[in-house]
Amino acid sequence: MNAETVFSAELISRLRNARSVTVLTGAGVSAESGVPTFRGPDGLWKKFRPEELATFEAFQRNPTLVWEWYQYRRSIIRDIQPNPGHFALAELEAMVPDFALITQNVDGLHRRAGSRNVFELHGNIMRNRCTQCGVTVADVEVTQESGLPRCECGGLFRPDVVWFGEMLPQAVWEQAVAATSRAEVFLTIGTSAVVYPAASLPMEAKAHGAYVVEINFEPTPLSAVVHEAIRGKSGEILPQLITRLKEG
Ligand code: BJW
Ligand code: ZN
Repeated sequence: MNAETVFSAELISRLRNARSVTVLTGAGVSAESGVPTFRGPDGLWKKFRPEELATFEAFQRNPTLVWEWYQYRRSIIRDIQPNPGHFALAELEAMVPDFALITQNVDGLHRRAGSRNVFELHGNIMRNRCTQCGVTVADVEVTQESGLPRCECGGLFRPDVVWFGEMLPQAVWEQAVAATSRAEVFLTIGTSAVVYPAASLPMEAKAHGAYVVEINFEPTPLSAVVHEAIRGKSGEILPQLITRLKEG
């Protein structure tokens, strides 16, 4: 049995009356689907150092190693399903006139759960981009036999994700900032809020007058500055929130 979360009357009333709601998600939202998070005791970075895998320099130095790491993560993501937290966010979208879901996740699970207005700040792990001409393609073959995947132009393909030191996709970022600025309620869910510029969005929302609520397992640097911090698993709290919103 999941513990029952008691939501504040303020949050429920604000969500029921809001025209604009914006949500920022991180790896914690996919944890209950079986996607490892980055930081924390079971995080990916405990086993792999970010600077060896999640930078363009690392890719140039050892593209085979970086490709192996992404193929391993793709194999996990292919086999798993969205969890009740993802589905609850898709339901919330249907209840709000102007809803935006900004995600740092590259796993595509929000769309698979039915969310539509999704802004993927750090790209998508299932897509590939040519390092030379920039074309993006869905499928490339990476096997021992075929070697590293190459584009028709001769350039090496890379996963279409955003590594440290790289700019976020500009149009996506601009739309995320716009949705943040107009939000009346802003939810930050399952993110450690340490990677910028994504981590700046909750404070940006607050500066523009939004009611900012964090949902996370653990405290983060944001916990002390948001209006409310709700502790627990997003896959348990979010479905309960939807149920509460639907009550008369
Ligand atoms: C649950 C849960 C459950 C678990 N329910 N909760 C110094 C100061 C400020 C900035 C910088 C600086 N030095 C460098 C920078 C810039 C840098 C940065 O921010 N670095 C900091 C780490 C210091 N940022 C960048 O480089 C960005 N680009 C940029 O700034 O461009 C401008 C620029 C250009 C040139 C030079 C300098 C600047 C790009 C950042 C790209 C991040 N990429 C990654 C990898 C993506 C590809 C891949 O997947 O492989 O994105 S890193 C990784 O972290 C990934 C994530 O999207 C991102 C955020 O992690 P997230 O989602 O928060 O996960 P976790 O694991 O950290 O947290 C999980 C949370 O969930 C925890 O809190 C748990 O408690 C919780 N949880 N289970 C609820 N069931
Ligand atoms: Zn190319």
